[in-house]
Amino acid sequence: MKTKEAGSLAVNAHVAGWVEEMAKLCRPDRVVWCDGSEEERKRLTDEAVRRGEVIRLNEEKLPGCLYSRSAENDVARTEHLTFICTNNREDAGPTNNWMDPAEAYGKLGAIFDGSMKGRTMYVVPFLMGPKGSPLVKVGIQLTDSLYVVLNMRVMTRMGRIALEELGQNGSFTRCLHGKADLDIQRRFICHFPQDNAVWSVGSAYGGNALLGKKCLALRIGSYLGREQGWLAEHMLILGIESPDGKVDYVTAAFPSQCGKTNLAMLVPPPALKGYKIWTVGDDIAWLYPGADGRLWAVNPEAGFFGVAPGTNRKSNPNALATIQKNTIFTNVVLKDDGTVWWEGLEDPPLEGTDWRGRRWTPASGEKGAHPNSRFTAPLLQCPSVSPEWNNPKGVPVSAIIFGGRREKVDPLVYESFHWRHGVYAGATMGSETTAAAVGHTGVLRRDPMAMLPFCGYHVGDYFRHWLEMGKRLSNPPRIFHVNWFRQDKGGKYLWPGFGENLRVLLWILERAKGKGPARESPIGYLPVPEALNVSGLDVSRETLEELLKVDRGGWLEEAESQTEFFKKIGDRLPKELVKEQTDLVRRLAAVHE
Ligand code: SAT
Ligand code: MN
Repeated sequence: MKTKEAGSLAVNAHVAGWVEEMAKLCRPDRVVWCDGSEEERKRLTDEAVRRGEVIRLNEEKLPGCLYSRSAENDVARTEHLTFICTNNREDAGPTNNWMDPAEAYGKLGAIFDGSMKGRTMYVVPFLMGPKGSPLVKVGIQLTDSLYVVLNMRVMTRMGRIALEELGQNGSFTRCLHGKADLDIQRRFICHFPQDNAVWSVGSAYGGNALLGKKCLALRIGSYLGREQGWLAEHMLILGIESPDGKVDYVTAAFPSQCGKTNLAMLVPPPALKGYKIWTVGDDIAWLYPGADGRLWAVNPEAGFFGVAPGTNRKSNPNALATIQKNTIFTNVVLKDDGTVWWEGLEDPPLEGTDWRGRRWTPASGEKGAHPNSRFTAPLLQCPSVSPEWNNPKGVPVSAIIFGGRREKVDPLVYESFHWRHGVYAGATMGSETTAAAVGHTGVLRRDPMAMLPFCGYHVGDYFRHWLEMGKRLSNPPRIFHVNWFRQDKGGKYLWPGFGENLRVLLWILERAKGKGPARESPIGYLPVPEALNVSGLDVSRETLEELLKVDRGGWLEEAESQTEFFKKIGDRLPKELVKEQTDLVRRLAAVHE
């Protein structure tokens, strides 16, 4: 056995060799191996504080919490600088940027070259998925950012545990990350699915820099999933416990800003006492066919990287409870008492320091927290965390939910006729851009399965893989579509949302069990109004009917407008999906107005 001592860690020759090679390229002053211990957390935190990378927050009010401000040009994912680097351009498909692998290694290599001089390179071994899971993946991230190390600690199972899982194996995702000079002109996030590698340079922002998340768990993950027969999805996973103590699980995909984290941590309204929601994950689900013919779901992550603005006692009390300790806050308002604030949170401070580091008051008319400011918090701190969150097998999925933000057309909920029809509903998913500061945009963006920026290969092949997966399940979950955002003519939301969404989830579960009254319509099965429990809700019968109406003209337009998107996908688009579109139009046409 050829292992090397690295700090207190035993490292196999594949790992040692690769780290040495990358260190030669980046030329850090020191290489520090992370073991994931508590002692290490304290030491690295002290160091980050000393270097001014993070600020310690009020130890009494927010114990163990840190505050960080990013560079002003480094506050979100940069999709236009994100590339899939496959040997053949076509394999990246029409929805990804592509770069030739040799060109990418050359271009990024030149930026990495010597970029860690005067800095420390941290070696961060990490696991995505529970130890011992059939889907678990080992990654090793090299980074010169302590902020990134501290975040990876929360978001993944980090350190010794990952090297133990790897053993003598050389198959791990090689993740090289460097801040370089945080220059957006020299920023690239490149994925090499054929080499199981990610190189990211010039950004320290979550989705660009915590490489276990979008890069490994979704882009590389989706590619591996197609090869190995599973799915990497941009989905939350939650359990619904009914008053009789039985728990059923659903997964749900929504584009950003549609309340995925809120739904994952839902608190049942008083009228639905006796039900309980268990949070398994809020962002990513790995799905695989179990020996029992059902679909099983695993959350590869160990933490939340949630959007702060809009999080409050009403929208998400569980998230607020989760982030009271051991949390890293990025780009929110720093209050003078060493606590934090953001737009949408109760009790605004009289003044504070904004995300740019300037003195700020609510009266200034400017936002104090960046709209994409974040909290990074351990999953285990969530009051609703599922006891199954770390189960290597995952949880069995009874229903898959797709959703978007649509003012009109899409009803509150419908059930697809069968797997293929459900895949079509997911593939044609769209969401309207949210109300802009000036005017109202409402432009529709197609975002298939909420995976548009995250699918690591050709989107047509991805749809094909979804269709094939259905064939491998003797007992597949049913597929549903929801829309919490229907508005009336005056622009008022018709559905109260938040905790009340549980009412819709309960109908979904009934249907998944082969029960629950429904009517058949051209677009799928819809609940008859009596089928939704609205007791104690201020929603009139008329409103309910409006929410569950199939707008025939709107749907014909919708089906028509999908053609453009289908054309863009080209000849790798499965014919089955075109047939679903044609069938939908035919069913709609057959209805007499
Ligand atoms: O912006 S991130 O990719 O880090 C998080 C998200 O969009 O879910
Ligand atoms: Mn996400």
